[in-house]
Amino acid sequence: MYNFNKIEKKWQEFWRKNKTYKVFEDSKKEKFYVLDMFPYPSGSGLSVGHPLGYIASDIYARYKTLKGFNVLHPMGYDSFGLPTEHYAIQTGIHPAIATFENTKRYRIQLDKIGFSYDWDREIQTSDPKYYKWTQWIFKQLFNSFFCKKTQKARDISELTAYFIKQGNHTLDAVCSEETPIFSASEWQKYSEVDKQKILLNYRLAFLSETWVNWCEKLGTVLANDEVKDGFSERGSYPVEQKLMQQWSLRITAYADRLLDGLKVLDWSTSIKEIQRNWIGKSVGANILFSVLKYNKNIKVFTTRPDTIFGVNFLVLAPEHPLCNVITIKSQKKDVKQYIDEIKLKSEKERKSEVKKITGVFTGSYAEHPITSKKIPIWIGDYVVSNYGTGAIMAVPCGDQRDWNFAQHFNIKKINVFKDVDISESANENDDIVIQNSDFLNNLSSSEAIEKVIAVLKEKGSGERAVTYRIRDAVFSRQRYWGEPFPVYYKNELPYLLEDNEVLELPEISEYLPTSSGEPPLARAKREQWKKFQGDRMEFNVMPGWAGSSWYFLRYMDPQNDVEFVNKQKVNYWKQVDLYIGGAEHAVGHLLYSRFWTKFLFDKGLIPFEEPFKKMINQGMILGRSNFVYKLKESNTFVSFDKKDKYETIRLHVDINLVENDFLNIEKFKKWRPENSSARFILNNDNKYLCSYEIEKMSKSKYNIHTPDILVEKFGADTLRLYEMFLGPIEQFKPWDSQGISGVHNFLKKFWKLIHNDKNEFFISESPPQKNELKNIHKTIKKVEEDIQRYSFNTVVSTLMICLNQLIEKKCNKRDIITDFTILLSPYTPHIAEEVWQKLGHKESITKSSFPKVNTKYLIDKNITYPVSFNGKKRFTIDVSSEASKEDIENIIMQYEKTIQYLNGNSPKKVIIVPNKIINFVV
Ligand code: ANZ
Repeated sequence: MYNFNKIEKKWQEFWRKNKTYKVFEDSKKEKFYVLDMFPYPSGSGLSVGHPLGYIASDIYARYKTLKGFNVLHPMGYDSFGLPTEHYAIQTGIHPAIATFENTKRYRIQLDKIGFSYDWDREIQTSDPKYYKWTQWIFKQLFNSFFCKKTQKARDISELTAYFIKQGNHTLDAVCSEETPIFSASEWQKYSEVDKQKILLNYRLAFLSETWVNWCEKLGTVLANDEVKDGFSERGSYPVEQKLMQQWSLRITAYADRLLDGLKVLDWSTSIKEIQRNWIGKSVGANILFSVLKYNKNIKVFTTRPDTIFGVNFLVLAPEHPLCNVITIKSQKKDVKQYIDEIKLKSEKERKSEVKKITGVFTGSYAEHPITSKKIPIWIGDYVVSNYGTGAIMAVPCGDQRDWNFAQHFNIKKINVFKDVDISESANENDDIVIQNSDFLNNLSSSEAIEKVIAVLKEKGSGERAVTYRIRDAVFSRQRYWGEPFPVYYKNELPYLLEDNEVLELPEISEYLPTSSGEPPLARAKREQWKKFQGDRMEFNVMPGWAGSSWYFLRYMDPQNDVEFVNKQKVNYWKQVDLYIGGAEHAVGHLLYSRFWTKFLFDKGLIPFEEPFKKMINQGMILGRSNFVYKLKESNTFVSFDKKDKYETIRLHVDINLVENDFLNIEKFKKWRPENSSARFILNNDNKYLCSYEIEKMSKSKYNIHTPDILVEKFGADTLRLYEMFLGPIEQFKPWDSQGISGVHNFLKKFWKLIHNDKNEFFISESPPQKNELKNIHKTIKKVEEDIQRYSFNTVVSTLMICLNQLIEKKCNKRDIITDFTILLSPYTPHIAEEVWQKLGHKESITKSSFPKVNTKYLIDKNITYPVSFNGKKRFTIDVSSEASKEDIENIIMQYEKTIQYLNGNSPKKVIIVPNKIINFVV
């Protein structure tokens, strides 16, 4: 009997006691780093969906170990985050306590599945020993700027040295738009406060005024997807656009390198494409239009300078700083009203409202830089403030949105180029020959672009420009459960805490914003901050992605208290060789960690600039939900097949109360108090039928299968094998517990093959035959090829086929079983260890090595047999040299020509002389 419970417990304990999975830097061995995206330890524990990627990476890690690599395969928790904070607000339980409980539960669940993690390397992002270093990296960002010439981050002290010598006239560095130009002597005359303000414009971590979705009632900034129709998704409170002082990281400085780096990554093309779009590089020109009577310039960004003769009006984004400045008196009221209206809409909403055209005229005009014609200046919300320059030159004959705007507001005198069809030319960069446009006549679009840029440059009213869609990343949150900034304020200017020690989260009484709308940390009193300095401390905390941007480095050296990671260690382990995780992180986590890695590389702290060489995104495991139908305004439930006669509401029902889609009414009545009095309209078979749907596995849909129950019923080895067997790792697939027993039987059959009736280990010591060797070596070859291409599911079927062949041949020979057990061990490590021990090994199977294919056994040699009937040769047949007499007889009896010659008779005798002849006596 295959007692998986006993076996699995035994080996999990063995691994723990012997620290089987502990790894050190070992210069004699080649390293391999396999990483999972670490989980956020939520209150609801793991479902069967979570371990899918973990199992795949564990198999790969174990395979690489067997191949002689020194494998780093760690695990930890991304443990700062909102759900825990909400839980704290609701229950008053400190988020650290809830986190502790949740991680404890995760650990128990993970341990039961038999992963090969080196748990001595566990990290938690909310642990002060960890976030000490997240804060330290923030300090490095604060103390750096980005030099465009060398395309890398450099120390801010180099910048001040430069300013002292030559001001910033000739400096080629990334900085905020509003940075003033100054000379060396001007710099020296600036006050300390002014100097700090200027430096903030260059720092890679900087404070600035940013437009955010502000919800007064909730006292916090909301992300775009937390806002619906101008109201908060939670609570439906009004949300407005507000300029707020926020920490941001200058990720835009790295836009080009983030784009270039994608080329060398072995990631899916779809994720690379998402990142490319997110970065959104556009090449064109910035063109200046002077505003008549106001002595101001409007700078527009365009990808089509060649359409300059088609400009009919300019449009400013409602947030553009010139809106108020250049609006004439009689238009002021309308403009103010319009801008106030727009403030209530989020950016996402504005972009999605394709059809609704809104705008207002400023009353002012600009001068066309080439023709000097008067051009009206409008304000419109189809122009977004944080793209390009937040202002455009509108070319109705070239751009559909400009055309629609002009039509809507009846902006007259639209230039239409001869022969240019609007719909075709809109948003295209194709070579359209532009007519009727002065010196551009008969030039192709690309020639015209060059020409216009040259002409404008000469006039000083335009230059080549590149714009990126990517924005600097807002890095502060008005929350509690995140990393506090190691920052204090003096005269409203931020300064870093000087020592390299951690600034711990202070204890506070409530996790809500203050009554004046300040973040929860503003509740902390002076003495609650262990290192209070200046006038006040920073009240914001870092966002969820701070800790996850560099965690892969900390696993290399998790206990280090003097460095974020030791240099020798990071030189040894280097990049993650294989990263497995969800595709939902295509932008956030994956982009930010690439950015931080490049930055740390620039600072000479790590020897590579891409964190994750190869990535696989596992598909989601979907759940099968069940539904009941409740009559409206009554406590009666109607069977699915009868529901059409009634007006009903569809409700999720816990799948544990349903069997084969039939509801267990007794259990259902006990499920919730109000169900005890429920009544039922049953179907003709007197049963209650539920409907079903395949959807995301989630607690709120009551369709979760937990690994715990399955492990108890079938064992972790079966669960591991089954999750892989479900299908290709990257595919989305529904969970179906039914198939699991088939996979379980496979392990039972294996057990039976090597045990006698008394459950005693029993194998044969005789040397394997050729066909048995061929069998196992074919399997070794296929298993290895499949694992190497991450085809984890096909390995399972290959092993199944091999086992069936062994059973058929009753082959339980030591050599064959030894190889087979090693092949099995990455998938089902517990049973493999048990058999390994029974085979007489003292050490763990993980210390053995992956069997080598011997191609000599793979060759299929054929023998050509003459086939005779009553001694007369009729035809020949090719049969494998390894076929047994029985095999040959089977093959020959099925053969088409044999059937023909036998003509319905069965032979009296079949004589087979191996390697010679086949003769039928009929
Ligand atoms: C004149 C023009 C003529 C344009 C034409 C397009 C076609 P991508 O490729 O996405 O970068 N634009 C610039 N800034 C904008 C903003 N803040 N909000 C909305 N639209 C903006 O698009 C660049 C084009 O989008 C720019 O080129 C500009 O319109 C518009 F036949 O300028 B174009």
